[in-house]
Amino acid sequence: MSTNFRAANPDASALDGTGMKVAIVCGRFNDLITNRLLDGALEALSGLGVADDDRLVAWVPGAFEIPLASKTLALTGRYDAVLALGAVIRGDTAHFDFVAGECARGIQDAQLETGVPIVFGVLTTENVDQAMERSSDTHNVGAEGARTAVEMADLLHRFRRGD
Ligand code: INI
Repeated sequence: MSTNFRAANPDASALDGTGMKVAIVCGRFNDLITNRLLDGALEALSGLGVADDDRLVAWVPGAFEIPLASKTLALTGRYDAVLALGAVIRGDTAHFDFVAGECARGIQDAQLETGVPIVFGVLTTENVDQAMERSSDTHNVGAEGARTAVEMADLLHRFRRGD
């Protein structure tokens, strides 16, 4: 690997969320799963130094509602990142593809339009067992999303500061 460059974030593996404000938008549908994602996310944010008072949790009915709530929070300018958590399980619905696809598209559109990182911590699985596996203590997409939120917030701050 070449070392002949200047890295924007040379210590990207040493994440520090101290002073960052993070909003979490969490789908209530399949809340057995989304509560596990939320627990993983909150624990990870604490471990990264994000203060309890700097975390907002907003519940929405389901994954389809996540993009609008996330975009609205991003537009307030109060958050360094938004973390979207949800669980779309194919076994539950014939409109899986619409709900999952629109959620993903809406989140991507919202982060590109607002310039605020909005992390896709939404499980899209075939069944509940897969969703349980990906929201466990050993593999938790909520915790992974928390790390991504802090990393992306830090990276964009560096770009804007001109580091
Ligand atoms: N919402 C989910 O978050 N996960 C699902 O698996 C799901 N299923 O199966 O339908 C789901 N549907 C609700 C949807 O997100 C909206 O809340 C609803 O359509 C109202 O707009």
